Amino acid sequence: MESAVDERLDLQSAATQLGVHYQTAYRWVRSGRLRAEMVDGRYLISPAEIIKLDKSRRTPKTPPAPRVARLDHAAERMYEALVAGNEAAATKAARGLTSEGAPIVDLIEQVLVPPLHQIGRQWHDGELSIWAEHRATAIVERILGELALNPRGRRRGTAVVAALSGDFHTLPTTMAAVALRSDNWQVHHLSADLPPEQLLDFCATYEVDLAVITVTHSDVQPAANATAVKLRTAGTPTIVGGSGQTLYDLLEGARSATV
Ligand code: B12
Repeated sequence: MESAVDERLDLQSAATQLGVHYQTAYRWVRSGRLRAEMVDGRYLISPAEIIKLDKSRRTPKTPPAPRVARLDHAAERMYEALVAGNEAAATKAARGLTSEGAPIVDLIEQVLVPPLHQIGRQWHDGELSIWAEHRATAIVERILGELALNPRGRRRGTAVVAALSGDFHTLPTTMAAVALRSDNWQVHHLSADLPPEQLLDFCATYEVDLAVITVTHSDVQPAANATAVKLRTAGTPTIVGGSGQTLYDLLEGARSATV
């Protein structure tokens, strides 16, 4: 007789057992390295799969992908290049990591986002000028432009990404668009400062499987929530997110919203 107890672990518990960060376990699920089943919007992993992966990790393999320590080091160099306005160095570092096989979302999250957060803090505290922040942002925009790849394989569906009127932060919307494309979504990137009714109109005009509203300027959060309710009522699955969350959250939310 089959046991009624589901012994499977959620992703956080599996990560703890494997001794890795949640995001690493999530990446393994996404890449198929760790087999998991999506149940009610959560990944569940059987203990046998955890033992299997644990064993295989103990067997050394080549070639090595860029490791976390390497990406951390790259983030430090990226910060220096961005603050100095050294676009050539910043671009070379990003290209180098992608050619070594670093997943695009890891590159953004671990190498580009930490320097931008630091630059944002320093700008806020008056330690960096506005022009230095603008220059760094513009360099990252161009790096992301190069990463805006079109992956092969079956599309998950069509997504639209925007930030609403009053939120001028385009860069997080670009990051969201690049991340979704790397996860096989076809993406319409409508950028920032978009009137909410325009997003509603877009979703009524196109066949959209997912609307993503990015919020960076917190004043716009209420409008984003209200627009999400309207979009969902009109039949478009919609997720809202931004500062304080990551692209890993975005991709997980996108999958859950459209299961
Ligand atoms: C660059 C920047 C600007 C540029 C934007 C240029 C551009 N082209 O984007 C400019 C100069 C326009 C700007 C203006 C302002 N800014 Co500004 N800006 C920044 C800065 C330095 C980086 C922003 C950025 O690109 N972040 C991207 C990444 C690095 O950050 P992130 O928010 O964590 O992004 C993640 C999420 O967005 C997530 N994500 C994206 N989409 C989605 C969707 C879902 C569903 C999920 C789950 C996740 C997700 O993915 C991203 C990567 O992890 C930040 C500092 C910071 N800490 O971010 C301040 C910051 C965002 N700005 C801030 C402020 C206050 C302002 C101004 C009000 C300043 C002023 N006094 O004029 C104006 C507001 C303008 C407006 N009306 O929007 C504050 C926001 C505070 C708040 N709570 O609202 C910050 C945090 C700086 C600070 N420490 O005070 N800014």
